[in-house]
Amino acid sequence: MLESPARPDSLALAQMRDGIKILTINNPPVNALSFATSGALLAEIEAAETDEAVIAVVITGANGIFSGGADIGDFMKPPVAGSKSVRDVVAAIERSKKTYVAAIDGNALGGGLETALTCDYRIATPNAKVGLPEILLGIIPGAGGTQRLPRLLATKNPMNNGLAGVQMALDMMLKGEAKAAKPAKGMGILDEIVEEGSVVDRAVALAREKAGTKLRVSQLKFVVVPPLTAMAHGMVPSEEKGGYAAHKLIDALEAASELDYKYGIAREARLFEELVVGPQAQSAIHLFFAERELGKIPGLSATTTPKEIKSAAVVGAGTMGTGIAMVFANAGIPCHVIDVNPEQVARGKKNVADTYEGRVKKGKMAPDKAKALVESVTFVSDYAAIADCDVVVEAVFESMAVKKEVFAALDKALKRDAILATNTSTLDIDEIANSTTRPENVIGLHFFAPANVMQLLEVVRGSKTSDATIVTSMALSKKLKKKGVLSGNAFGFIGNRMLFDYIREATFLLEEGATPSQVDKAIRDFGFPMGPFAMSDLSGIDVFYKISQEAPKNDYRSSEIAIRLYEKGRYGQKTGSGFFKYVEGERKPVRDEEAEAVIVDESKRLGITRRTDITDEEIVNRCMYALINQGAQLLGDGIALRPGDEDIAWIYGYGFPWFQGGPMWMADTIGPKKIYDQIMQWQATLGKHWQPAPHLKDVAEKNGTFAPRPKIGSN
Ligand code: 3H9
Repeated sequence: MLESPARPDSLALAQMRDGIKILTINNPPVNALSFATSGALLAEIEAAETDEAVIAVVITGANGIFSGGADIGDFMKPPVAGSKSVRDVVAAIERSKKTYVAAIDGNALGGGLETALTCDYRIATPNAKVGLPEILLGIIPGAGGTQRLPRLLATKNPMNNGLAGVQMALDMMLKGEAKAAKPAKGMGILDEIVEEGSVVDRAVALAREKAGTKLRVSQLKFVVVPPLTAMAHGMVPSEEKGGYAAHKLIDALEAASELDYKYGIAREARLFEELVVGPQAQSAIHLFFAERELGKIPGLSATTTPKEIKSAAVVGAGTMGTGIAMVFANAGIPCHVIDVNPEQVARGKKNVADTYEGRVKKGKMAPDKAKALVESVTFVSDYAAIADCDVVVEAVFESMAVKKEVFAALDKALKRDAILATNTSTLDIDEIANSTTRPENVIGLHFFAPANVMQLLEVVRGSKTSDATIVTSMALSKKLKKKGVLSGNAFGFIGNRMLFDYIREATFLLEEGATPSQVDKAIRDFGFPMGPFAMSDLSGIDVFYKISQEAPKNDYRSSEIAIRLYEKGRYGQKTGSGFFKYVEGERKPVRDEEAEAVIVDESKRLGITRRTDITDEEIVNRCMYALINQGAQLLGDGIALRPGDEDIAWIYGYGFPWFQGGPMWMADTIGPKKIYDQIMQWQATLGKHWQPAPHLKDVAEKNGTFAPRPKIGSN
C-alpha cells in the first residue's frame, strides 16, 4: 500500500510502503549518481534516519537500471564547494541505525555497486549485472569498493583464510568486468536472485523481515594478504605504461588488509582523488565520452532512424571476407559468403571452423554455441542466393576495376533497399557508388585485420550516401561491437591517411641515421604494442608499395627505402624478411644487417650524412607530430568530424596507447602552439613536407586546443 505519493520533483524518488521507505534512483539514462542525484538521495537517507515511521529502507533504480555509478561528467568539472557525492551517500548508509536492502535490476556499476555493497542485503533480478569498472576510466573505486568487496568476498569464500575471495575481488576490480547475477550470487556479492515477480516487492518483504538487523560489510573480519598484493604488482603493466590506477588499486586493497576499516577508506579516498586528476584518468575519461560521441552525426535529418539488419552477405572468402562474416555471426546476424573459387571457399570454411574450434579449445566458448556460429556462416557461389540480404560487404582484391564489376553484379542482384558496402581501405567510394544505379545506398565499411579481433570500423560516406544508409551503418557498427568512426571520402580515409604520414616520417629517420630497431623501440617505449617497421612487415611491404603507387601525388618527397626492399622481394613477415628478418614459423622481428645495408645505401644515394645523435625523444616527437598534423588536416577538410573520432580510430585500429588519450588529445595536452612552432622549425631544417595544416595554424594562433579542454575535478 502506498502511504505517500512519489515525488516527481526529486531525482531520488521516495515512496513509503508498510513502514519501508523505497528510494528509487531516477536520473536517466543510466541513473548516474551525479552531485545532484547524490544530494537528493542523501537527503532522503537522512530524513529516513529521523523518521520513526521508517523501519527499514530499500534502495533501487528506475527504468531497469540500478545505477551506472558516479556521474563521470562531474570528474571533468571543477569541484563545486558543498556538493554531495556518492561517497557521502555510502557514509550516511554506513552510519545509519536502520536496515538497508538494495533491489538491483540491470546494471549496478561503480558507485552504484558501492552503494549496494553498503546495504545489509543485496537482491537482484536475473538481468542484473554488478561491477566496479573504475579501472577502465583510469581510476579506482572511490566510495568504499576497494575496502568492502574484498571483505565481503573473503568472508563468503573462506578457503585459505579468505585468500580466494580476496583474489576474486582483486581480479574483478583489475579487469573492471561486470558479473551477471548468477555468478555474482555464486561469489557472494548478491544474497538472492528474484526469479519471478518484482524485485522491489521482494526487497520490501525482506526489509520488513530483517528490520533491526545490521550486516554491514565494514564490520566483517578480514585476512592479511601482503603476499597476494606483492605478486599482483608484478602482474599489471608498469605505472607509466597505463598501469597507474592498477598499482593504486592494489595499494588500496593492501590497506584493506593492513589497516582498520576507517583508515582503509581514508586511503582509498586519497588515492582516488590523486588519480582522478591525473593524466591517465583524464585520457581514459576523454575516451569514454569520445566513444559515445561517435554515433552523433551533425547535419543528419533528426527523423531518420536506423533500419534493422537481419541478414548479411560478404563478397570474397579470403581472410578478410571470412573475418567479416564471423563479425556478423558473432552479433547474431547470419551471413552468406559469396565466392566462385572453390579453393578459396575451402580455405574460408576452414578459417571459420578453426577460429571457433580454437575458442572451444581455450574454454572460451561452449561447443554447441561454436557449432551454431559455424553454421550461421554459409558459403554460396551465386549472387541470387544473397538477393534478400539487408547488407552486403564487398571484400575482394583492392582494384577499382574488380570492385566495379562486383558492384555491378550486386546492383543487379540485391533487393532495392539493401546497403551495398565496400571494405576498400583507400579507393574512391564515389567512383564505386557511381558504378551502381543506387549510389545513395553505397557506403564504405572498412574493417581492420583481423576483422573479428580489431575493434575499429571506419564508416565512409560518399557524396551521395543517404542519411538512412549512414544512420543504419553507424547503428550496425554498434551491433557488431565495433567502434564505428564516420569518415569522409578521402584517400586512406582517417586512419590510413594519418598512418602514411607517420610511416613517412619514421622512414625519413632511417635515411638520416636511425635503424628500424631503434625507431621501433622508441615507439614501443612510448606505449605502442609494435613500432612502425614491425607493423609494415606484418601488413606487407608489397601492400604499402601498391598503395603508394595509387596515392594522389603531392609536392613532397617520400623515402624510397620501402621500394628498395620491395624490389628485393622483402615483403615482410610473409617472405621472411622486410625491415627485419624472421626465423621460420616465428613472428618476432630480428635485426637484419641486409635491410640496414639497403637503408645505408639509400642515405648514400641521397647524399645524406648519417647522424648518430638521433634520440628516442626526436623519434617519438617527429612520428607523433606527423600524425597530429595530418589529423588537423583531416579536421580542417571535414573528413574527420571530431578530434576524439581520430583518437578512437588510432587507439582501436593502430594500437596508439590509450593512456596518452589518442594523438589529438595528446596534441591538446602538449599544446597545439608548441607543436606548430616545432613544425615550422622542422620545415626549415628537415624539408617542406613539414607543412603545417591550416587548421593547426588556426588553433595555434589562437593558442587554443583542438577540443574544448575541461578542467578536471572530482566529486
Ligand atoms: C564511479 O562510480 C566512481 C566511484 O567509485 C567513486 C566516486 C567518488 N556517468 O554507454 P551508453 C551516459 S565512476 C555519466 O551509450 P549502454 C553515456 O555518456 C563510474 N554518464 O549506454 C551516454 O550518454 P549520451 C563507474 C554516463 O546502455 C548514456 O549514458 N561506472 C555514465 O550501452 C548511455 O551510455 C562506469 O564506469 C556515468 N557513469 O551502456 C560505468 N554511464 O547518451 C560507465 C553512462 O549522452 N558506463 N553514461 O551519449 C557504462 O559502462 C555504460 O554506459 C552502461 C550503459 C553499461 C552503464
